[in-house]
Amino acid sequence: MSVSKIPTPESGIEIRQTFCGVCCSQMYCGVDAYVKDGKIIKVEGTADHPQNKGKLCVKGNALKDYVYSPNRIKTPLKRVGPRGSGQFEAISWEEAWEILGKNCKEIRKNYGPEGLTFFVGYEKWFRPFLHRLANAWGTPNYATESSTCASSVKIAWGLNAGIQGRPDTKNCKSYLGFSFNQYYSRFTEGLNMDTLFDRDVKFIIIDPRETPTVRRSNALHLQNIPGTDGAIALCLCHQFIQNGWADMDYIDKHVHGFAEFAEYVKEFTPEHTEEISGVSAADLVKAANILAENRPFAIHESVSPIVHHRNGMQNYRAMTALSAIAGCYDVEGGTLPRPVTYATQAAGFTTLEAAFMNAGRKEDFSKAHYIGYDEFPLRHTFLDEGQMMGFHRQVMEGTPYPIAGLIGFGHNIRIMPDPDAMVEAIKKLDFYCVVDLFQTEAADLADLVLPACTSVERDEFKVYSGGMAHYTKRAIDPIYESKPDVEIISEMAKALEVNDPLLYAGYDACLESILGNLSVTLDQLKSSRLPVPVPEAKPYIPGTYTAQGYKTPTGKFELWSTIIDQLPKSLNLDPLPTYRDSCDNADPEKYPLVLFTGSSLPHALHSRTHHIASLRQFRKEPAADISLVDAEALGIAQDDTIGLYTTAGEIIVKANLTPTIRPGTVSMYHGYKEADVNTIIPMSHCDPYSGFPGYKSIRCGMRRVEE
Ligand SMILES: Nc1nc2c(c(=O)[nH]1)N[C@H]1C(S)=C(S)[C@@H](COP(=O)(O)OP(=O)(O)OC[C@H]3O[C@@H](n4cnc5c(=O)[nH]c(N)nc54)[C@H](O)[C@@H]3O)O[C@H]1N2
Ligand SMILES: Nc1nc2c(c(=O)[nH]1)N[C@H]1C(S)=C(S)[C@@H](COP(=O)(O)OP(=O)(O)OC[C@H]3O[C@@H](n4cnc5c(=O)[nH]c(N)nc54)[C@H](O)[C@@H]3O)O[C@H]1N2
Ligand SMILES: [Mo]
Repeated sequence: MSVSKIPTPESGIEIRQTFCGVCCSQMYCGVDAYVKDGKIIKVEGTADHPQNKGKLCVKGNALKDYVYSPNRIKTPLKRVGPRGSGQFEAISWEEAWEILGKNCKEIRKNYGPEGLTFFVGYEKWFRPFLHRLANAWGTPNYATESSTCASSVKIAWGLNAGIQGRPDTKNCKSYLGFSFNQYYSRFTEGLNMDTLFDRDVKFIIIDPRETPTVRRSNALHLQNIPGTDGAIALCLCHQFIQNGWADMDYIDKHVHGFAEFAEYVKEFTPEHTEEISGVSAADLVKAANILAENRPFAIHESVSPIVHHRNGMQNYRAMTALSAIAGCYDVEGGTLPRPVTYATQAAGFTTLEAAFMNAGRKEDFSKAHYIGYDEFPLRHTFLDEGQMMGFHRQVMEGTPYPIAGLIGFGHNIRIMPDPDAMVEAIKKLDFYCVVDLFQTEAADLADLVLPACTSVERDEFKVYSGGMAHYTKRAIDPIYESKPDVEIISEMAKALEVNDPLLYAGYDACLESILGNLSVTLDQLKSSRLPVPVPEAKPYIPGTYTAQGYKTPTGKFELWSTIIDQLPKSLNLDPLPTYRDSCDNADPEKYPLVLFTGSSLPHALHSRTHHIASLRQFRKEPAADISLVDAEALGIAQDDTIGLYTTAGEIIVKANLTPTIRPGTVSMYHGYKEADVNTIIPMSHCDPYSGFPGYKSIRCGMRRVEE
């Protein structure tokens, strides 16, 4: 019997082009969904999709299981038992909107509009719409997962150069990969990197683990102690300055605070930096020489591992300072400014996203200001959203004003340190609504649960780097009674009576407004199977931004931040990108190891895939990666049950022994209900500049547990 890849019409199978939304942010791989009787029976990568060129990662291959997971929320649900009892009754969407409207208006009556918070987890695509709704409702309390991801990088770049920068990977001569392992976290970027290996680019990778990227790129591997990247960057800066390799012409014209910086970095000699980072002085010297001899160098932009530390924002600033010192900022092959185009992506053309979000915004939020403002005021110089790390305190104390309601789109209670505190805060609220795909622990705690649909059940506007835009198509209609998030937001706006006719009019009308005067129309996008180039997208000409003057108070690259300098001295924040130890002060005798958490596992995407059996099979039980050396010293064997503890508590996990991790460090993935590493990270263990949790440097101990 012959097997044909393309199904014949008699088979009743149709191939529909859609995309995979299991992971998001810079991925969105094209998918061919084989659909029979309205159901997806198989998925493949779309061969001619520019993003993934026919390939899918292990998560994409499990897309069908994700869509048809038995955990999907089928209908709107209202709580009937006590909070957290998990007792719900299926209701209609009409009843859901009545309940939502009544409860939110009650909150407005009792506490003002700022008493209600709108939150989005890792999803990005509908953020401009939810932000617009929050503005129209009149609350500053819009917050996102960016409380713990990416936004610290925005602060660092904002302070230094005014605009976020990205590596010009295609043109660099050497590549400095701080925490760089995209084969696990962004496999399409990994595929792009492969082309550099043929171009004889010199790689230096700084990572506590020996990853596939280290091996494939034949890199000089600096296997550092987590959280010490700032010291390494300052040491490299010091060597550039001391050896006369710094670009003094650029510095004289475009850098503010060089003299103070040059004086400060003197202490970061290779020998002293070896003591801090665990990287040998010889390798630090070698790294500086490689970079000096192979300019321009590009520095990997990583939105989490460098900044998930108590000194993370400053470590990031130190890292970017190196590109300025070496004359590699805003030059071809170095680091180029790249502003965001739409929904957190940078495509290279301009949309009216910001105008769309802020229309109808109340200028004066009266007594209200952002959650977390009191704790992390610097953050709000650059970010127009709350810091959820301040949520628990504000809910419990009611200061500077009470918060009594939370509407969480993809709200995972285990996203941040101390999930029990989040549960405590939720229990104190008057109203908690969860919008998700799956019946999560957060949904179990909600008063109202609303079912959203997946990427294959909705149409969506997307932008891709390289000046591309796309209107993705659904392969099937939303299953059960679920709806696309934007449709939910639009109906929610009506239930909240925010008087926003554009939002009421729905997705396409809003998109027309966001696309503004771009010559590519919505109809054109809709009729194209694949992403299309946007004519207005012009390649950036390196040096343009420098010639204009940077968007910082001095117009220069600020190694001495005039913004931090103006903040109250009582906050104790340094204008220079100073280095501090990021670990907690736990007794090293009792807690001899350094724990870092959340480093991407290829088959896991935060909490959202742990319940998908075909993905869970790759790591059935929560496991800590530990070195052979530490395992031997503690008498721990592969798959042993171990206790992993910090001063905040203990979790029980399996031991996964590996030769690839730096001895003295332990790596543990997050999001597991049964062994949540965030329960052993205290909320106070965070970066005072950004509010980011110190997920990736906390002292811990380990013990074998008899079963
Ligand atoms: N210990 C530790 N904790 C960490 C990190 C770490 O490194 N270590 N990393 C942090 C980082 S960088 C990030 S980005 C966060 C991410 O953290 P989260 O936001 O917790 O990410 P997820 O668990 O992927 O997704 C949250 C929820 O969104 C739901 N969801 C998925 N798709 C949709 C959709 O289309 N619509 C709706 N309404 N809901 C949807 C999922 O089912 C899930 O319940 O975690 C942070 N937490
Ligand atoms: N498969 C998968 N892909 C993902 C995600 C996921 O959960 N799973 N999450 C997405 C999200 S929200 C984000 S933010 C990104 C994160 O993705 P990336 O920015 O790539 O970060 P990670 O995968 O956490 O870690 C990359 C490398 O950094 C190393 N590392 C850890 N701590 C340190 C440190 O202190 N210093 C240095 N120099 N290196 C360190 C780790 O060992 C790891 O090899 O990935 C996105 N992609
Ligand atoms: Mo993230």
